[in-house]
Amino acid sequence: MDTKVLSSGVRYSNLPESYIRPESERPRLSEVSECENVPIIDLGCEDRSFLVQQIAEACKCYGFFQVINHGVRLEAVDKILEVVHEFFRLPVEEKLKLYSDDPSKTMRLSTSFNVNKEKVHNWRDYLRLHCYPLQKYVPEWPSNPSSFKEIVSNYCKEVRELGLRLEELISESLGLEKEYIKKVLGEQGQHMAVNYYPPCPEPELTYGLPGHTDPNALTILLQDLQVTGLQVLKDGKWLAVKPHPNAFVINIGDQFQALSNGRYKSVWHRAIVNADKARMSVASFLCPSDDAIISAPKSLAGDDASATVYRDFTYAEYYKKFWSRNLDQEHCLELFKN
Ligand SMILES: O=C(O)CCC(=O)C(=O)O
Repeated sequence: MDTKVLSSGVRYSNLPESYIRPESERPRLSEVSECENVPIIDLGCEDRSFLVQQIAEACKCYGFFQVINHGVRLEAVDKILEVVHEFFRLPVEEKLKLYSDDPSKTMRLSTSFNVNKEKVHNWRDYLRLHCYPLQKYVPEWPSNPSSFKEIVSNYCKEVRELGLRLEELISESLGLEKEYIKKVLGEQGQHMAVNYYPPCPEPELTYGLPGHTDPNALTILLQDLQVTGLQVLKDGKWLAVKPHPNAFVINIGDQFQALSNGRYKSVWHRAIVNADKARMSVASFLCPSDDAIISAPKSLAGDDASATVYRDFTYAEYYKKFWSRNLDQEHCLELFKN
């Protein structure tokens, strides 16, 4: 392979060796069925206790749900999809100016997941941006396409509002004060991964992203409506999540699993690739502040320390551990168990 990224315009007729998963780790696509009853939560609903109850059910049973009437304007969504497509269509030399495989960089174009740590690569390029506070990070974002900074900033503001509103509902759904979770998480960071999965010659042999959970608190995922690819693990089976029009997929991340003392599940999910079409997704991550102490509240953990599943940790400690590993190793939260 001659460039560092997949989105070079080269169409591969065979999957390069370094992307081929061993037999036992392949996606077995013929065994995957569609997730029939993905919870779809209408945030326009005025009955708050009903909303809270739906969120509690979804977080307990699935660890993810979709939201509609979420307050993010359709125009903001259409525009970001347009501009990120435009970004990935830029000449490869232009994109490579932003390339880095150093996970500590706050803005980078990269490929796979953690190229220096992993044994087998993933069929994905991604643009990773830090997004909060905007005035700190926007100056380092791509300036080609020229409308990128403005469009992505507007989208980030609206998505943040949605995320913070969801955290209030999740807090209430755990029987906590509306503001409790937000106070624990502190001044939350916001990151974005714009994922680009090029057409793949042999989708049965590899992944866009292998099964993983998200290390942050909450993920707000915008899926490509045209090309499916997201799958979630439910009761030991991988299920395909069909994109719902005008919806976001919300994933509960590892920090909510720890804060809820294991009541809510950080959902295992993966992205599979497609033989004919490229797929894009835009993931926005709300991340606790570095010094936030992740500790299940007494009301969920009880007085007995042995009933607390995870030891207390700071988000900085967790995040460092997460990126020091490969995506398909043992679950990072396991390393924080009591
Ligand atoms: O592309 C997708 O549907 C999933 C993306 C994802 O899991 C991630 O960016 O962490």
